[in-house]
Parts: sequence; structure tokens; C-alpha cells
Amino acid sequence: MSVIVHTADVHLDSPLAGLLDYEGAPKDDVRLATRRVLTKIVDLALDERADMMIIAGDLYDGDLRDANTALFLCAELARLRRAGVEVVIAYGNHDAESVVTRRLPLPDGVTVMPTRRPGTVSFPRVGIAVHGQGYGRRDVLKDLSAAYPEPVEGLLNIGVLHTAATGRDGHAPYAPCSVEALAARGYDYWALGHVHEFEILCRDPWIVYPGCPQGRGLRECGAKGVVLIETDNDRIVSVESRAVDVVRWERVDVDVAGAADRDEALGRVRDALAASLTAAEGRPLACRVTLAGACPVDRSLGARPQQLTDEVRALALDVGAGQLWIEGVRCATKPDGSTGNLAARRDPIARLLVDARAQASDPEALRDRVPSLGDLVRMLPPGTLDAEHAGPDDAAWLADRVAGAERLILGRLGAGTEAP
Ligand SMILES: [Mn+2]
Repeated sequence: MSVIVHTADVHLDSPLAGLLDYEGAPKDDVRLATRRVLTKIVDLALDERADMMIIAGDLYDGDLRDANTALFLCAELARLRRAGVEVVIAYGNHDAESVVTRRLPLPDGVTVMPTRRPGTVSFPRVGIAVHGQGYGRRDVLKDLSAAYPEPVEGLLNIGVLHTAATGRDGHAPYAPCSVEALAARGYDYWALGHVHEFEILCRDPWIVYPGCPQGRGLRECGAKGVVLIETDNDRIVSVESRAVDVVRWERVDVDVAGAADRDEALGRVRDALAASLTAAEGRPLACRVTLAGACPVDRSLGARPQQLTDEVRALALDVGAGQLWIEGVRCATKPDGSTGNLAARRDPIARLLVDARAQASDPEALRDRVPSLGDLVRMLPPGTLDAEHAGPDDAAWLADRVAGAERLILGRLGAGTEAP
């Protein structure tokens, strides 16, 4: 029986994108997360008495600023080699041969797959043959898998490939290939990398993305891990994802529909945060909290975004026992009608409302304002806008901003915070 650890997309020493820069926030935990997760992966491999670790690309995030990242990697891989664990690395787009110019020698016996053409490395001691090709340069646009060698008779055959497969949202379409073609190659397991979500593309044979082992922001939410493979008599008997992330990112959506007052709404936020913390199993948790639902306190919640954010951060300090951090708070609540029809009144507030709603319902008029808004958006730090929103080119995004502005203004004016 043998045990193989399959990981990819560690992006060692890449910065985490979340803005956790407030009093008491664990900036160092976040800064060092990708290193600590590599240590944890090596610990897991040693605990499980692994025979091999496969790293399917993007171990580095890009060219190295100094030697520290590479020295850290050497120290961790040397721990594996001292325990007799085979280590196989294939470069991806972020750590392509031509991208990383300041490499250091890796520990003795670490195998790096060739970059000019696919090759096979056999490890008869552990009964495994690994086939693969790493990236010579960043933008590999051809199907590398097409030229992968024949399987080796009598050994367990594993293909290593950094690939977007048939295309995945948010991932550059590098080394495209089809699941059918991979399955037809005759290997037992395809150890893929590049896509940051754990995904099993096929079970016969196994074709697997382990996902990145550490989320680096809200775009990489939820449990993150590596894949543990167990074999018996040159046959795969189990494939399992193991969470190894050291800081977790979550979107926490809180339904505050019908909340009668601010305390009730914040009480629901508290409950939701407590549940998320439990699910994170003791890890530090960084959350984006979104409040949604129709409620009488809509205007009050939306009127002062910073105050709401600070209140939720205060709750998190209480509930979280030093493990829970609020990346940001979004208020997406709606009025529940209890404040009456403000737009029907005969006053300046009604006029404002009618104007704002007319604009929100007219995509053409909104788009006329886009050039100036676009300049503002480009000045925002990366990650400020939600990834799922297209930005000012998107009519729904613009309408949403107008609705937010309406609530902000009405809240500040004190209009509709209580029934007239
Ligand atoms: Mn990649």
C-alpha cells in the first residue's frame, strides 16, 4: 500500500488579498499563511507516512524578490526527502521556467518534470510512474497532454499537468485539454493544478484538481486542502480531500428580514458569525458579512456603512475569541413598506427618490455617467469591488449603486428610519 499527497497552486509568499487592516487584526497570520500551509502539508505527508508528494504547478507565485521564499521551500522539501518521501514538481504558469529567474538548488532527489516535452519518471521502489511536462513559459496555449507518453506496465501511472482543462471561470485558459482525452491516455490518476477549487473531473480514471491549499481572499472561500491518495496493489483505493488551510475566508450571508430593530438585526449577525466560526474548526476566520432581507431597520442599517462595519467587528471580537475577523460588511437590505410610500409625499425627499429611481430604471441614462465613474473605480485598491460584479459597464451594478446611494441619503436625512 502506498500513500500519495497531491497538491497544487500553493503560490508561496503571495499576499492575501483581504483587507484585514484594523485594530487587533492578525496581519502576520495572514501574511505568513501560505508558508504555514506548506509546513502543514509536509507535516500531513509525514504523519500519513506518504511515499510521494506531487506538486502540480504554481508552487511559487511569480519571480522571487529575494532568496527567502526559495530557502523556506528548500527547508520544507528537505524534511520530506530526509523521511524518504519522493517529491515531484511540475511548473505552472506562475512558476514557469522562464518566469522564475532566481531559483536555488532543490534538495537532493527532488524531481522536476521536463519543460520542453513531456517525460516519464519511474519510481520502482514505490511502484509509481509519473508522466508530465512543466511550463517553460507562462502562456502555454497548446494541449500538452496530447504528447504524454504511454503508461508503464506494472506500475501505477500518474499524469501531472497544470491545465485549465475545458476552461474554468476566472482561470486563464492555459494548456487546454478534454477530460475524454485524459481518460483515454490509460493512466490511473491525473494530478491536475491551476484551478483553485477542489474538483473531481472523473473517477475512472481519477482526474482531480486539489484546489489551492490556502485561500488568499474572498475569491477563494471555504475549506481549502490537498488530496490524499491511497493505493493497494497498484490500484487506487481512495481519493480524499483534506483541509489544511490555516486562515479561512467565508462569505457570511445574514437574513435580517423582518428584524424589528437594530439590536435584533445585529443579534442575527452574531448567531451567523458563531455558526461560521464553529464550521472553521478552530482556524482564524476572515468574513465578508452581507445583511439582506426586507426589514423596518433597512434605512438605519444602510445609512452609516462604517458604523455598521465597526459594530459587526465589535461583535466578532466578542464572539470570535481572537479567531474571527471581519473583512467588510455589505448592507443589501430592502425597506419592508412599514415606512410608508415616501415617493408619494410632496416634499424634497420625494423628489429625490423619484429622480433616483428614474435613473436606476434607465440603463442608458446611467451609462452616460459611466466615463467619470470609471475613472473613480480605477483608482480603487484591487479587491475593493466584489469580483462577481462587472463594474460600471454593468447596468445591474449601476442600478445597485443608485439604490445604495438612495438608502445612504435617506438614512442620513433621517427619512423613513421610523414611521412618520
Ligand atoms: Mn496556474
